[in-house]
Amino acid sequence: MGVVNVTPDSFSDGGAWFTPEAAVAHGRDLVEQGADLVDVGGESTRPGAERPSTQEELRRVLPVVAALSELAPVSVDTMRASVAAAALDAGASVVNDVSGGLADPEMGPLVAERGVPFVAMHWRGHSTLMQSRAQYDDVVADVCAELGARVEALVADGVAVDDIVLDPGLGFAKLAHHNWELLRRLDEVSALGHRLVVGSSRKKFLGLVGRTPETERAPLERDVATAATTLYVAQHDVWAVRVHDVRGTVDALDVADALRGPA
Ligand code: PMM
Repeated sequence: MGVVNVTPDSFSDGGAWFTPEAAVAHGRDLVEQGADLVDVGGESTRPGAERPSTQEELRRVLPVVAALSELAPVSVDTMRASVAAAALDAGASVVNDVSGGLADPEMGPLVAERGVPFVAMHWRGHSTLMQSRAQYDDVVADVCAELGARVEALVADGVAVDDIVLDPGLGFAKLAHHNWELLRRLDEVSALGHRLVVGSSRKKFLGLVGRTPETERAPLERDVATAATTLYVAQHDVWAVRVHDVRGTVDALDVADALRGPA
């Protein structure tokens, strides 16, 4: 899953693809490099970010979704049911909601009605307050319990259980050690019985690995650590990795395939 952030302020690539033309050209490059799915988002979820209005989010994502869905399957990264609906009408085929349906009570019913795959990520609140909520007894058990509660609520809204894809939400209300624990025990998240998406790409914990806050790597310098993480994740049962650097990811996945041996 290749990331196209149509935002002025994402932590990883903020502003780089903010015009529709630049975003579409970037998405086309990602497809040429091997992305099977392009994830288009118009709201930055970086800690502390302000939310755009619904109108602004629609203005950012719709032309990009429409153009890229001619080239490849597109997911729309949104917490708003109205944006998801408009993006599905424009050609998207998957909804990726970092709040797992918690931010907008209309999201579950919409996904149920449309019958599309829904990525429900573990989430504990909007960007302005999420890092204060990074408190767990046992991060893996707590994340699994909270994802399980989302599944129950979505099924109660009428979403088909097989359409629910789960994501542990690395970096969202998580400190570095929480992210590592979730990766270490990813099989426990898989045991919930759903397809999984994992998004480690360029996140802060990869900038800090083996380093100190003074020598932390900047987001654009985290792709090698991301690829190393992808090689690990690919050895577990995941449906998709959400990444900025598709080329490096394809190489990491090819290494994983080679290690698995001939089919
Ligand atoms: N991370 C970000 C945005 N959307 N969606 C899913 N399913 N999983 C993630 O981990 C995730 C996401 C934040 O990263 P970005 O600002 O670089 O897009």
